[in-house]
Amino acid sequence: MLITDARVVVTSPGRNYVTLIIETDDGIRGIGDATLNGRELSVASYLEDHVVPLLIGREANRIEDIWHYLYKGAYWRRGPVTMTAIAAVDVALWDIKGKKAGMPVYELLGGAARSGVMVYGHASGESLDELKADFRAHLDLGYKAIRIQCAVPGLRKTYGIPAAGDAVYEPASGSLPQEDSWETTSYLDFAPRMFEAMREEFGFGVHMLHDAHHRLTPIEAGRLGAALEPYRPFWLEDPTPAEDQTSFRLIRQHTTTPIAVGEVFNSIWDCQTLITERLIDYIRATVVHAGGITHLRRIFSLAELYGVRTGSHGAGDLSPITMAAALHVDLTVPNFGIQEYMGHKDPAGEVFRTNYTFTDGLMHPGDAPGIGVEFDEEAAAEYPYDRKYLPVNRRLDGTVHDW
Ligand code: CS2
Ligand code: MG
Repeated sequence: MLITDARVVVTSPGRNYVTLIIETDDGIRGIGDATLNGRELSVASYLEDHVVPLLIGREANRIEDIWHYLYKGAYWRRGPVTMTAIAAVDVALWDIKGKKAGMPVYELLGGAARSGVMVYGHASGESLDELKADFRAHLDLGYKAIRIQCAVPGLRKTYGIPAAGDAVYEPASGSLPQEDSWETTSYLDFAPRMFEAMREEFGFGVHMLHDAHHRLTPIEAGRLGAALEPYRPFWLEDPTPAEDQTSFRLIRQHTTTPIAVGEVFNSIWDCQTLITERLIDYIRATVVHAGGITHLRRIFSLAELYGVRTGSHGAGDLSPITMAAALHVDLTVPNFGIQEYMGHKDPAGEVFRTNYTFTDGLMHPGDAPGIGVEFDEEAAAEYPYDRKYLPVNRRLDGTVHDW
């Protein structure tokens, strides 16, 4: 089964997505997500200008060989653009393999290890009252795990709060980066109060997660983790920028609050120390940014050896193709932890027709052959690319800070 064509479609139904389509001489076509929020065209060009010419004429079933050909053959390894491009090829080839076999990808990965995939949704608010209302709405939908984010009093704009009227939080906006303001002291004072109020209102029978979004120093993270322990967070996510993996040793010295890191990671090397020294409890690497199903399974297998569970990123800026592929992987891995599920802004559903289901807090990828997502190129053409940037964060004195 030879690859006869490969092309990239950039479309913006509700937000920008980049999709790779691979076609074969058996008439089977596979699709892969290549979306990198705020840098979409970099990946589109990497694929169109450098990868697609290498794919034509190759055996579509040789997923591992093509993965290593693209990873080692480029000389310049790793990085979000490269690994997102490789991920798109990888997922499209798994999609083709499933369609050829007439089986959903999870069956090719060893079959289901559970009945469904526990997901967490996002509750947020400009105030604790708004947060409580949104949290209750998610409980009513059946979620067993919900992330809580609230505007920090005194800060102009806080991460994770959707624009008024938006059901799905979309951080990318504007033709130039929006500038957010930040003050760690205000946040460290407020976050424990938020958890205390939420546990008082909803008790301990539901998982509560929180995302610090890379903004603390290791000792600040240790302090926050310790302060949250009475409220039993399911996890504290991205407490610090995780380039310095060994800095998590300091966090571990100060708190038993579970730590989740990895949505910005793109290879096993980004998290090798974090995993092998058990410095984290959940690894959040994703199909689309960590080299696809093939590489993500290697990361998850390493994590299994050290008792680290999976907790993949699943924001609305990862396309429905990634959501579906993630569910196929989540259904099969022995050390599954939880999967993020934010949903996608309309009219994404006009372009990506999905088969995955949500029932009582659990999701399932469905049993359609392959990944189980259909991509409508005609509909995609109705939504041209619309450049958007992720925000830039500044402290109150103007210093640029991690966003
Ligand atoms: C967040 C994301 O979902 C999360 O955990 O960290 O919203 C992240 O900010 C975006 O995916 C960035 O594009
Ligand atoms: Mg996050």
